[in-house]
Amino acid sequence: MTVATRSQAELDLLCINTIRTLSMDAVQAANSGHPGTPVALAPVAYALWQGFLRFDPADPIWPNRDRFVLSAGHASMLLYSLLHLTGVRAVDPKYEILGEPSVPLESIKKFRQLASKCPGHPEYRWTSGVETTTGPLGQGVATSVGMAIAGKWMAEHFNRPEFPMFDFDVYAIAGDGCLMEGASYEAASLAGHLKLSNLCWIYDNNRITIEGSTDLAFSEDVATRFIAAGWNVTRVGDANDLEMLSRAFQTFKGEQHRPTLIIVDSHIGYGTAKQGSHTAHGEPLGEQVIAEFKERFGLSPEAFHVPGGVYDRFQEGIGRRGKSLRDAWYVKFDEYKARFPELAEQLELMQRRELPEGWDRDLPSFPADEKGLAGRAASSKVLNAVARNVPWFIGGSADLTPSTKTRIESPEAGDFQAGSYGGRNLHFGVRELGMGACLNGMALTKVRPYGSGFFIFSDFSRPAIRLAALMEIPVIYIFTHDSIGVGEDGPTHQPIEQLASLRAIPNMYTIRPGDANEIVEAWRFIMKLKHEPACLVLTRQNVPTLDRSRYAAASGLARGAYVLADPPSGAEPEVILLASGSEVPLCASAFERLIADGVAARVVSMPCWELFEHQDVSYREAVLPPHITARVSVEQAATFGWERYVGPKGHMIGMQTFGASAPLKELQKKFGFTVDNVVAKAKELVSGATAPA
Ligand SMILES: Cc1ncc(C[n+]2csc(CCOP(=O)(O)OP(=O)(O)O)c2C)c(N)n1
Ligand SMILES: [Mg+2]
Repeated sequence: MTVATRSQAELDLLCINTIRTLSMDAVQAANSGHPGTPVALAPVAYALWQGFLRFDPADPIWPNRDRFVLSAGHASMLLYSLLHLTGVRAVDPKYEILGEPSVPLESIKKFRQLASKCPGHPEYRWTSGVETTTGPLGQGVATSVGMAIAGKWMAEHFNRPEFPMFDFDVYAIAGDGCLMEGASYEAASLAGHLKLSNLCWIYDNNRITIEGSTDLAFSEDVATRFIAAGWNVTRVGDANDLEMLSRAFQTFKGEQHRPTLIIVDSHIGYGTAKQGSHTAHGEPLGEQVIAEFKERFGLSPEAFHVPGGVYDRFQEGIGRRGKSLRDAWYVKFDEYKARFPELAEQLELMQRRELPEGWDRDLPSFPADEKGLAGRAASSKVLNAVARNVPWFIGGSADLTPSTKTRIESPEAGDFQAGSYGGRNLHFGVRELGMGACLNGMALTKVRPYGSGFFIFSDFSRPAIRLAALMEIPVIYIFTHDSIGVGEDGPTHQPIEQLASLRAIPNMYTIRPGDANEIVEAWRFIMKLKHEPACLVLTRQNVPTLDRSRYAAASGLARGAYVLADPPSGAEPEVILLASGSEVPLCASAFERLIADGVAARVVSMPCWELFEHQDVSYREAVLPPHITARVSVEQAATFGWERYVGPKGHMIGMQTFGASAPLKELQKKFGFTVDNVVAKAKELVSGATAPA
C-alpha cells in the first residue's frame, strides 16, 4: 500500500506499530530490557503525543510545554521511540539548542550500550526531551506532582490578564509498580489535597509485574483509593482504543478542580505471541516472536525499519501543533517583556538557573557570642534574606517548619494551597519521600526549591535526593536536629550514619557549618549552585558564634575545610583537631586549653568534605600537612570515613553506637564530646608521637 492510499486510521496504526517494532528490535539487539510494556502502551503514548501534548520537538525546553513523565522507566524504549519519531532536537547543557536529533536511530540501535543516548532507563540531562530520570518505580509520578506544583505557582506568579504565560499540563505514565510504591501514594495524596487540575496520571493496568499476576500482592481498588484522595478517575477499557483514549484526555482537559487518573486496561506484549505473559516484561521477545508480529501486521521484517510516512505523520501532528503553540508563546513573550520587564527578566533568569543581581545583599553577619544560637535559627535569618531577593525561591517542610525554622516570614509570601497557588511556603505534610520527589519536579521546572525536616528522616527522602544528584539539579535540603545533640528524643531521633551516607552520594554537597557565620557562607555557596543539590545540616541546640577577629574568617567554608586557628607563637602545629558543625566551637575551646598548656595545636573547620576534595593538592596539604600525623577528628556522628583525614596515627571521637535518650550535657559526657576528652586525646597523640619509638 502506498502512503497516498492509506487511511488516517491506517497511518495512526502504522505509527503505533513503528513505536512497537523499534522497541522490540532495540531490546532484542541489546539482549536486555523490557519490550512488553512499550508494545502495549504504544497507542496510549501515541494518542497523547500526537493528539494532545503541547510540545515542540524542535524546542524541547520551551518553558510552557506540557511535561511528559514515563514513570514506568523500564519501558524506556517507548519514550526513546517517541523522541526519535517526533524528531526531538538535542539541547546542550547551556540550554542552547543544537539542532541534531536527540535520539538518532543509531542510538536506538545501541540501546543500553555505553554512550548511547538510549540508556537502560531515561536520564534527564543526558537525553533531551527526557523531563526527569525514571526507573526507581514511583519516583516519576511523585516527581510529576512537583512539576504540577511549580506549574501552578508559575501561573500565579507570572500570568497577567491577557498574558497566560504558564498553563502547561503534566502527564505521567505509571505501572502497577509505581502505584504500589509508597512514594506515589504520598504524592497522590498531596496532589489531591492541592487540587492540581494540571496533573494527569495514566495507569497502565496490565495486572502484571515481574513475579507474575498482581494477584500475588496487589488487590486493592485503585480507582476508589484515588477518588478518596480527591482525584477525578476515569477508565479506558482497551489500550488500543484511540477514540476512548482521546475522550479520556478530553475529560482531563475539562477538569478544573482535581488531578485526573486515567486507568487504562492493557495487555503486556500486545499482539505478540507473548501477550499477557510476564515473560514479555523483562526479557527480549525473541527473533521468532518479533518476526511473527511483523508479519501479522504487514510490517517490514527489517530491524529498526521506519516505514515511509511515519516521520511525516508525527510532523503533521505533534510537530506542527507544538511549533505553532511554541511560536505563539514567544510572540506573546515579546509583548510580555515590554509590558512586564521585571517579570520577564525573572523568567529568563530562572530558565538559566541564574540569580538576580544583588541576591545576597541582605545576608546577615553574626557578632561573636559565647551563648550563640541554634543553627536552624541562624539559617532562618539567612533563608529569609535570600527569599527577599529571589522571588522564585520557594519551599517548605514535611510538617516541621516550626522546628526547622524554614518559613519565609514576609506576609506576602503566604502559603501554597489550593486557591492560593502564589504562596511560597509549601506544606508537604508528613511525607519526606513525597517531598523529596516534589522538590525534584519543582527544580526540573526551574523554580528554586528547598525542603526541610529532621536530619534523621533524611533517610526517608534519600531515594529522591539521590535522583537529584544524578539529575544534576540544585535542590536544597535543610536538615535540622543534626546529631545526638537532640538529647531527650533519644536514639530514634538521633542521626548517626546519615552524614556518612549523604557524603557518599556523588555530585552532592553535604554541608555541616560550624557556627552562624559559616551558615551564611554555606547559603552563599549553595545558592550559586546550578547543577548539584546540597544538604545543609544544622543544629537544634545553641552553638557559640565564634569570634572571627580571633579565628579565621568563615568565608573559608567555600574551600570545604580551612584552618580556623593556629598556634599564636607561629610554631608548627604538633596536633590537628578536625571538626564539623557544633564540634567546631568545641574544638576551639579545646584549642585554647591546649595552647595554654603549651601544646601547639591547629583547628581545622571542615564543613564540607566534597568541597575540600575539589581543592588542589597544595591547598589540601597546607590545611592538613601530611607530616603532621597527630590528628583528632571530632564529630557527633558515625566515624565512618574520617579515617581518610585522620590517618592511621590519628584518633576519632565520634559515634560507634546509637545514641541514647538523655539531656544533651549528659550525652556529650557519655560519648566523649567534651573539652576535657578532646584535650586528653590530643595530648596522648602528641606525647605518643614524640616518644622514642
Ligand atoms: C523502586 C523499584 N523497585 C524495583 C524495581 C525493579 N522493577 C522494575 S520493573 C518492575 C515491575 C514493574 O511492574 P509494573 O510497574 O506493573 O510494570 P509492567 O511490568 O507492567 O511494565 C520491578 C519490580 C524498580 N525499577 N524500582
Ligand atoms: Mg504492570
